[in-house]
Amino acid sequence: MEDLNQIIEDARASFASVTTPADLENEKAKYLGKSGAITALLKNMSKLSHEEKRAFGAKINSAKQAVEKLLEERRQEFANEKMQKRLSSEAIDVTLAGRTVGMGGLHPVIRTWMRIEEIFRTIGFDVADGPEIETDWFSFTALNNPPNHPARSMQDTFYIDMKDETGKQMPLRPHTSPMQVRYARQNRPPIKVIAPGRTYRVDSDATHSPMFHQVEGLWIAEDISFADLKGVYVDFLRRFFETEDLIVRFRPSYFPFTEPSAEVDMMFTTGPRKGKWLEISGSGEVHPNVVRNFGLDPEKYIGFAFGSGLERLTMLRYGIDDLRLFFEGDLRFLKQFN
Ligand code: 2NM
Repeated sequence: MEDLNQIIEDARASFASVTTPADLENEKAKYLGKSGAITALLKNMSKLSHEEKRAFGAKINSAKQAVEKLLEERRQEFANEKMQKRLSSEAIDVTLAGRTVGMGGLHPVIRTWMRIEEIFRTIGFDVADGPEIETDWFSFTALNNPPNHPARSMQDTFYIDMKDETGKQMPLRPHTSPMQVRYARQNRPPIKVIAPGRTYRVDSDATHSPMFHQVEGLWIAEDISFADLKGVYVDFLRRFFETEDLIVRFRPSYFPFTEPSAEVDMMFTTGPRKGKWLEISGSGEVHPNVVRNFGLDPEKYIGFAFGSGLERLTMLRYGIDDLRLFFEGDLRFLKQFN
């Protein structure tokens, strides 16, 4: 009996001393294995009488069960340790701030674009949209833009490796005027339309970007004048800048597609920016050649047109001083508009 209790105590001590599950299984062999201590006792039973076998066998069995129980307990400890390690290594701190999905936002130039569409729609203008890869005819020829005009030269205009039906290489539109031509040829006067969109020129410095945005407007009717154009434009600017306190002047200028042509300047008459003329737009009466290319009789119809840069309007509206901020994608800048 001394033997059995000793075996149990030895098993308890050796199971406790192992540090890995594999070592534990090795220790198990010393007690329950083929040549283990308990197995050895069972082998010795052959010398005992029937009565003694019964009594001793029962005791060995209960000792064996005790060792098996100790073994099972130790196995369970290892399993628990393993689970604890896993739980702590895979733990999630539910008190940490969540990583939310970024909502994105509208670029300030796009806000200007949407705002301009909204304002002009309320005064009866349609909004036209068209291709950024244009034909030579819609980009230049239809607009009375002679082959030697600077806006047409290879220096200013991006060309892509694609030809139109007439075999001419296709430009990226350097202005949205081609869209005005497309629209005027597909609609009957009176025509009131704006064409906002991306435009492209080979130009890149602090105040020029190779891709920029324009909005052009076109109004064709039988009996309108510069005064009507000015009225529309002043109304637009006052709503765009959310102030009645600005005035507009027209200054003589030159564009191939208009005659006469004028620069449009504006000036705030109150506030911190008052008293300084700001160049804001180009404009003019559509040239008779262009009216003819619209498919209209220039003796009957008169057209007025204007064009503005959306970046410029956006800079003036928000007080942004560097064009490059629009294209750098810096969230510290962009987030201020959302
Ligand atoms: C400008 C300045 C002056 C313009 C002309 C036309 C069209 F298609 F009717 F001929 N669209 N836009 C125009 C006129 C654009 O941008 C500075």
